Amino acid sequence: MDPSSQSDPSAGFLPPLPSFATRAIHVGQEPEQWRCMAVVPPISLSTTFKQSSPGEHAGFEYSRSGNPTRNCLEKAVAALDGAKYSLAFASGLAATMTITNMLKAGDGLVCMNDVYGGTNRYFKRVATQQGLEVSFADCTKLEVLKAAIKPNTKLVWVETPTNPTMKVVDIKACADAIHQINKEIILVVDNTFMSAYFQRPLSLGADICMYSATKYMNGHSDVVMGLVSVVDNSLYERLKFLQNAIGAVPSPFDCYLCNRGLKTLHLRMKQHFKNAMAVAKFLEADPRVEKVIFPGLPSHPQFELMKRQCTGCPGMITFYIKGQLSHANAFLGNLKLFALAESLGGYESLAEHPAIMTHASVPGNEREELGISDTLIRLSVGLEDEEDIIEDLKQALSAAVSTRPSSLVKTNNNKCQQSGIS
Ligand code: P1T
Repeated sequence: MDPSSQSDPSAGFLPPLPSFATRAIHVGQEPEQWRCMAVVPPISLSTTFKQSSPGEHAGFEYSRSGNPTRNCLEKAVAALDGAKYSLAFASGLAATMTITNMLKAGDGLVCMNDVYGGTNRYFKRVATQQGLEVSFADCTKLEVLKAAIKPNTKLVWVETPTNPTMKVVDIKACADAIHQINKEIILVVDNTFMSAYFQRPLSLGADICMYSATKYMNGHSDVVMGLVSVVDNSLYERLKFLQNAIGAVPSPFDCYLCNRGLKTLHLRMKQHFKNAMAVAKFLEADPRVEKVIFPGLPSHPQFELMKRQCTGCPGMITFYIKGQLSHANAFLGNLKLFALAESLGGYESLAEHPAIMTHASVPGNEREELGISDTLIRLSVGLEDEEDIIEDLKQALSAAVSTRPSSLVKTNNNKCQQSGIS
């Protein structure tokens, strides 16, 4: 076995966060909160709660405003983020929408230019309709970010590493720069790719840490959810008001599942990193691959920054396959273990084509500028055995580049027909 695959991939990164696993397993889960002393939080399906007299209740009134199962999850997430409060939403985009609703018509919002396609679409096509002035800036360059901030700027939104081109933003430098200009500007970090295990934006100066919990935080590809963590009391009050007033809340069952997913977050993330490192090294050495982008590799331009602000890297890798769109399609069509599917961060390996799938809503010229080309492929490396993951990539690369593109398309069609997926 390759000895490099056994070495600790997190060497040189920040040390793991103290008591992370203990917090994930115990905070918010106290059996004493239930009369029956349940060790595992029950799924509390009741939409309403009996009051002893009008306005007098035992902490819960109506399930949109507060739910016991959601409460357990929110407390656990706050503890993992080093936050005071956390709030759960019906999806990552529901969290984005709720945060954005803190702003009013005429306010300015600056967004990192490379973000999840749905976030880009929400800001550009929904938030602007409500009168927000939205601009996009490359927040990896402080001068560009500073120049984008205008007197009406109320919120800056960054993702790091970005989806899908894995650019890394220096959270602390951004927070300092923004708050020097105006300490009222809210810095939001979408921490979806990293999870609370690998990165803690609030400790680096961000005001809001946000997740699509659909990904690593839940980690089992069976829940769509958003999470938001904050330290500041007044920010919490504003968001808590909007959580209830807008009402984009998750179901108690989804809260139960996500809360359960958190119990193994530390174990999953360590293994995602280990598997991804092995895959990144394999791809980097393969002549059929043009370029690999993985922030855990020294070849990543912001590797040093990653080590300074994170405790490790998730299973997200993007790479450019040699050739053209037909080669990317052939590679994706020949994968057997990896499912060709949107989303990321689950225990299973997924592959996708950002230009056609997750980032299709980003205009073509912008995609080109960002490097989201026809040959860019995104992998979410799962928790299967490392050897099997690499074997699948190897055979799909061989199939993609050893056959002429025209016959590759035919091969894919045949495969789909045979398996009934047409
Ligand atoms: O899908 P939803 O839970 O609403 O989350 C949206 C979202 C927000 N932020 C980031 C960084 C994301 O990656 C996503 C969702 N992303 C995908 C579905 C994807 O395949 O990239």
